[in-house]
Amino acid sequence: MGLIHTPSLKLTRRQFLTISGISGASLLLSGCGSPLFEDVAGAISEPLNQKVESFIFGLKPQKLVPEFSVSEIDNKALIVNTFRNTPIIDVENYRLVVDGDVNNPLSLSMAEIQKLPLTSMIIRHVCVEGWAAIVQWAGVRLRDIIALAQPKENVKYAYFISADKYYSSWDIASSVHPQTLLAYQKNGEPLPIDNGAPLRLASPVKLGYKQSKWVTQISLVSNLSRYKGYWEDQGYEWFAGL
Ligand SMILES: Nc1nc2c(c(=O)[nH]1)N[C@H]1C(S)=C(S)[C@@H](COP(=O)(O)O)O[C@H]1N2
Ligand SMILES: [Mo]
Repeated sequence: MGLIHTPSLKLTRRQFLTISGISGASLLLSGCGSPLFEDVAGAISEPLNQKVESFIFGLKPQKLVPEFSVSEIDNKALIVNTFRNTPIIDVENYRLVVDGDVNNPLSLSMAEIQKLPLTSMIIRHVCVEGWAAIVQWAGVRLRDIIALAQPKENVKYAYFISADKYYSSWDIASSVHPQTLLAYQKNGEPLPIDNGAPLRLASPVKLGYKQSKWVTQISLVSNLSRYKGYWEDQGYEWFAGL
């Protein structure tokens, strides 16, 4: 039994077809406020999110991490921390691929991702190298993207592959946490390239090295391979919860 048999999943399936299927061009042409946009933005609702947790992952509702106020944002505190060079990404041709143990593999453009509900949060980013920064991130909830992909019930982990060959893996509970975002804005501005544009992970439940920048692929899987992450494979803790 999966979500595919529930009424709300039908809506999601239709939404999936709208987003990644044949009608992609019309989606791009339609403006905000059009029936099509309402369709896309409205289909991902709280009831669906709860279903993602309780039916697919069998998780209890997750506690929200307290957020900070706008006045606490420190615009300069977020230090760019990149293990190699900043990759060059052509945003027009950029696609976020979601694959693995899913019923509906996705390949989403930024225009499509930006049609999904926008969530903003002010959280503390903590790097193990001994610095932290209060940052405002805005983007789509990762759980909404995961729900669109319709993961199979055996999914337990998410692998994140980045354009700079960085990679990491997360437990699925942290991945569908309501404050785990794929962010495309930072402190009210478009996400700077050095901070991971067009799309990066941002979450108050994980340490900095789990917050992959320039994410191009998310693989939802039932097992971890011997490769767990760029830093994780060098001895850093895998779960890295905050
Ligand atoms: N793709 C990629 N993501 C990455 C890294 C990286 O080198 N490459 N560094 C990580 C580390 S250690 C930290 S602390 C944060 C830093 O994010 P920032 O550069 O936006 O401050 O990104 C994380 N995500
Ligand atoms: Mo870090």
